[in-house]
Amino acid sequence: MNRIIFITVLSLIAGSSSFCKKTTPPGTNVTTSGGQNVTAERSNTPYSIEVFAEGLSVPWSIVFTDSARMLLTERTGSIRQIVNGTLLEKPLKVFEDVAAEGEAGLMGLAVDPEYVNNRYVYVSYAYESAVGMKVKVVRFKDTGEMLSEEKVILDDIPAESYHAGCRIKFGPDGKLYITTGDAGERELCQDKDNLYGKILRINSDGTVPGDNPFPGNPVWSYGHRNPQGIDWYPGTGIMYSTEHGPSGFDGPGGGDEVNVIVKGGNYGWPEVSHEESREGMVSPVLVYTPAVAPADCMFYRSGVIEQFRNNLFIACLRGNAVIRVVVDENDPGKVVSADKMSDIAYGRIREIAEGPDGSIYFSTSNRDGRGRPAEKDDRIFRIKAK
Ligand SMILES: [Ca+2]
Repeated sequence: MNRIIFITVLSLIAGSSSFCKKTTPPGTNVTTSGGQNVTAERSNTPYSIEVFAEGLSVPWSIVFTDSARMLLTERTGSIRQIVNGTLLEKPLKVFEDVAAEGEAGLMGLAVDPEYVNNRYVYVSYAYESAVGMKVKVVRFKDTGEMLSEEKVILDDIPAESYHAGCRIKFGPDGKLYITTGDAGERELCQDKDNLYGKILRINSDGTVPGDNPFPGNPVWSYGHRNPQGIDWYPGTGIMYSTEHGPSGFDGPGGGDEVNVIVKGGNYGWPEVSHEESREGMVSPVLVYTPAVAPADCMFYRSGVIEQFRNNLFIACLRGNAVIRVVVDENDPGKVVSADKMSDIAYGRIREIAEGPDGSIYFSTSNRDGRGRPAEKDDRIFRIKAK
């Protein structure tokens, strides 16, 4: 973990973000801290990329409840269903109290590991409370026709229209992990006794597990700026996370991070960012400058597309890209190579998920106010084995 890989990526279509001020050097350069070049692995793989759904509004999270049914959140406030490849016109649920401004809105979606028995799904979204914007995580029972039996699992997560998190995902340990942003209060991210800039770990009923690092505290790791992607290397408890680096107003632009998350770890924000490191703080395994704005990340498990098995895929907003990361199968906390997939150019990419069919699904985010939408955006694409 002390081996940091610094990455300079090809300047991807600039101008889609008001934060985009830097000029970017040409070419792709991947180096380790030892200075040796890492040969970028090419994705000459037998797959096709096809449109799976279109006409969506900022799809934020994609899950599957069975092999025929996808649920997705639209940041503007709806949960939509795609059944046997058809987008149903009527949303499964519309959230009237969503605060959809800036980067916030209806965000995370997760399916209970015991869904087959209990039909629970979990949603995270921003809303206006009496004391300003907050994020909450809410559980529903999915009847197939509607979401019912609303129960708040976790509330009062600090939020702001920027840096509002909020990815939710069940880990291999059956616990629910929640990423939270710094909500513009970066000095609070180093304090373990609040929910600013954290990765949280709770039981699915909202209680705090007895084996969390800080007793009675949902905090699993801290010192984060705005992590929006988490996943675990298949067959292990090794957790990766993607995190947005500073935007200029709160530090030098770039410095987007991929981290390996350890229990109780301090990830440095705002004390350190970019290539800085400090005793007692965990350094990232990948750093991206200029920014690629990594949203979700996903390990590819099924191996239906054999070459992608156990690779990490990162959906990038400002980078207009999907980055494929090969990790060391003998030491999965180490990165071997990281490479932009050259055949994906659909603008901003926010969400990426593996389907029960072994296809990879990813969504555009060109209608989020920072993109240049194509006529049928936003869309979900499918990477399918040929
Ligand atoms: Ca960090």
